[in-house]
Amino acid sequence: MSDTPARLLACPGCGSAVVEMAFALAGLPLEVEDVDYAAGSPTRGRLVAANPLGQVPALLLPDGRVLTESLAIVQHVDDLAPAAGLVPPAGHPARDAWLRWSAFLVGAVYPTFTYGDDPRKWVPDEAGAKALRAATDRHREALWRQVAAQAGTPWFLGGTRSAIDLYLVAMTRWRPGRRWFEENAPTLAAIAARAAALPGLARALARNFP
Ligand SMILES: N[C@@H](CCC(=O)N[C@@H](CS)C(=O)NCC(=O)O)C(=O)O
Repeated sequence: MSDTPARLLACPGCGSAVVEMAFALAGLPLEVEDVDYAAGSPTRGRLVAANPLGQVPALLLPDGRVLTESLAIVQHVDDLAPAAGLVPPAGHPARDAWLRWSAFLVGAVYPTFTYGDDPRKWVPDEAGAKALRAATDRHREALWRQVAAQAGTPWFLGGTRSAIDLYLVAMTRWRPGRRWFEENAPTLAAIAARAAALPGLARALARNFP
């Protein structure tokens, strides 16, 4: 393995926080470079050069390759540090639930932000954009109720800790916000709180969710 650390294009409080936490639990070195994905920002060009989608996280590997998509990066970290408790291995009783719900988080929940965060990107008129924002916010709440119905304890996968718990740390801080989770999905709020207290995460949390 190269001595040069990987470099993460990140932004505080974003999905890149999941990658920072995964590296921290794996005990692997990581350089973090903040970029701003907003149109017109001086660092957007750097981000788009690595990830044409203009999204963080993007991981610049020491050999020049780029990995995008948070779940792909988590799987990569798990390949390097399988004992870190990020991904239940093939054959593990929690494996199928991991596959399903990790994919659900990035494939169903995360896109509600892609289309709702800056709805004018997709719908030019003000009223339509407002409606898209409201619809994606509403849909996300329904998705979270589905996720909550599947939650185990003490971790999402029951006795098996996984990167899903790290996603919950980050995502329960996004819309609809922590108060909503405490009131409507307390199992998810509890898992997020438990995961945030894991040793080794303090630095990533202070950086991302001060
Ligand atoms: N599927 C991607 C989603 C990444 C994503 O949407 N990141 C947000 C920040 S949390 C972003 O860069 N948004 C800007 C945009 O979509 O234009 C992943 O899992 O990494």
